[in-house]
Amino acid sequence: MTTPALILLHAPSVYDFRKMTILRGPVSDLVPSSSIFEMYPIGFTTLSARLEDHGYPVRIVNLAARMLRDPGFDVEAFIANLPTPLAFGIDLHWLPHAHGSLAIAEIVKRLHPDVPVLMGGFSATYFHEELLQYPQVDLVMRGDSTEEPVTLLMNALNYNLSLDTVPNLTWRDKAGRMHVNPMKKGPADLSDIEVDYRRLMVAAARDMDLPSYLPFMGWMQYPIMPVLSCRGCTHNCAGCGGSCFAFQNMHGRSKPAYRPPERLADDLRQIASVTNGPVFILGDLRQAGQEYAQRFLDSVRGMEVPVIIELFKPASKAFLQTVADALPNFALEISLESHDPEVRRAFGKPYSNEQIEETMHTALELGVKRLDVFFMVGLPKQTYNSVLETANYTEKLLAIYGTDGRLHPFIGPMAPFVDPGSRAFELPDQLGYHIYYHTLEEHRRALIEPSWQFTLNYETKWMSRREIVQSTYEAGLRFNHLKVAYGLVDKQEAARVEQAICEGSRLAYEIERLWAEEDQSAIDELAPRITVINATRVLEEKSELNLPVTARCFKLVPLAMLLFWSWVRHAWMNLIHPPVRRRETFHNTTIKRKSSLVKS
Ligand code: B12
Ligand code: SF4
Repeated sequence: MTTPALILLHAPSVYDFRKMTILRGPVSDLVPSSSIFEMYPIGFTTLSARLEDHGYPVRIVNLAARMLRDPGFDVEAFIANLPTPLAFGIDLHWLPHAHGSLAIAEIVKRLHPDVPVLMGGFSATYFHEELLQYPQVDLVMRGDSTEEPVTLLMNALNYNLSLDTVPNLTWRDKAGRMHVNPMKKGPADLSDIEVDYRRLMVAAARDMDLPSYLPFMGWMQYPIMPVLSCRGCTHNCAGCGGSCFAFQNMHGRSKPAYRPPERLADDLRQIASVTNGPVFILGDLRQAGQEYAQRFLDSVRGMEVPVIIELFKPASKAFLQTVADALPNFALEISLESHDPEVRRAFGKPYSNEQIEETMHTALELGVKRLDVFFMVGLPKQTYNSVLETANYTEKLLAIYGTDGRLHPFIGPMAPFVDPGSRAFELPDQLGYHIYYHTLEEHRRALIEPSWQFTLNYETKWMSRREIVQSTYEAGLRFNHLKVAYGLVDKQEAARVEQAICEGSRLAYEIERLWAEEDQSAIDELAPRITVINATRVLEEKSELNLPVTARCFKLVPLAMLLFWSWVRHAWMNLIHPPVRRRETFHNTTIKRKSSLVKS
């Protein structure tokens, strides 16, 4: 087995969620992962590819997924038994990992005190200076594109070079002084990054540790894979920490970096060479212009795998026709956010209902296999009543377009957080938001509040936190009824969802009352009921998000060939690259800092 130079760990949202009484709510109902947020960043793939090409083997361990899969999984024993790398890397990409990532960092530091703990991702970038106040964090790599800086960091650690010259790094020297190294401009396009998931499959075989590489629970049955058309966004949605406003301020990126369309097509083909699962193209293909979209679609023409395409705004008939011509099994995702164009506009999506309905109509006519439309709760100008009216509008949509089961509506809350770096977080007064938590530590603590109502880091001028929570449940109930009426879910499933919604809503009220009375022991007594709700999808069945897939999700012969050739390549790389030279110890400034922050 190869000794890794970097071990990348993905933490659960809250550590240890298996022992805590928290009503986590429907915070992840619209993404493939559970409310533990067990999916690790795509960046683990691109980082490990770059480092391995430079002779630094990388091991990935999805601790969150392993803890979910096996209630008896002993995290500390597992970490203690890991080989000693040059560094441990932990993502703090999504802020909902504030508790878990810091707790895992603490365990790593305690069990491997001489190995530097490196953190990175969007939230780490935003809170880089505060992160270094935690004794268990040694290094923070900032930015949306860290493949090159992390390679330079590994060189520095490997050859005992000064960390001064490593771009994007925030670090502490031997004397405990913090250094914020200058940011290097991120790449203008994504031609140099490698997004080849087959390498993860090879690494899983190499490390003989498939469970640690799985992206989320249930992936083996539904192996959906994302391909990334860009880093950045041309849009400016109010609560989004990946909007152009946020990218400019956090990463110094004034416009998105696009994956060349032919490379994007290669990414898709690589996935299709080993699985039959659906591919989700992240980012609206039209952001880089019509020519970009056309070149990509020309390159993938005729591919049979189900391909999910995102639309950030209404699409022309010409565009949809090109998609339908190229991809026989295409599906669309559109986030309308609200039925009310004024609310939608206030969030950052200025288009009318007529325009988007025209798009839906055309897509259905052109044979789209699935049309998912998403609505959100917690938007500027959105009242409780407005949330319920969204359900009425959805009924109208289903009546016109939903008779053949291809249109699937979903609703969910903007939760648990309005993203740091977003307009709503940075300019709350202008957008009618009140932000409860500002620092990383406040967010870390918020995650262990007993109900998602108190984890929410915001309320709006139009809705309190209780109203955001309860309107979500009430709208969820109405959506559920509509789904039965239009045959989108079967009655049994819908009855289970209804029960989960009602119980979730009741528990939220009960916890609110006990919370006000500061009666923690009574909250603890709710644990058995909370555990049941946490283990289920609240607003809809997870499977409803899934496209139909064939029973044979993986192509076994190409996979076996892949593993063989990678073994050959691996042996060759070991010959041409000198093995990683391990330095004795990393200067450990831990003792100079307080070590009490991460106890709860
Ligand atoms: C694609 C995407 C997803 C995909 C995830 C795909 C994946 N596995 O990464 C899906 C749809 C599943 C998703 C889900 C969620 N997402 Co999302 N997502 C995005 C989106 C649209 C693009 C992200 C992107 O471009 N990534 C590519 C690049 C930028 O990141 P990367 O390659 O993964 O990582 C690089 C760097 O960040 C850094 N890095 C990352 N981790 C680490 C770790 C170390 C140690 C180091 C050194 C570096 C490092 O280096 C990497 C390589 O260069 C952004 C919006 C946007 N326009 O950016 C939101 C965004 C990232 N998501 C966000 C959120 C909140 C979520 C959810 C929590 C939403 C929810 N409540 O369900 C979940 C979390 C799911 C989970 N973890 O289980 C927020 C995050 C804000 C914040 N600071 O917390 C964003 C900014 C906007 C948004 N609201 O959607 N998301
Ligand atoms: S939510 Fe809006 S700003 Fe954020 S990635 Fe999606 S389209 Fe872009």
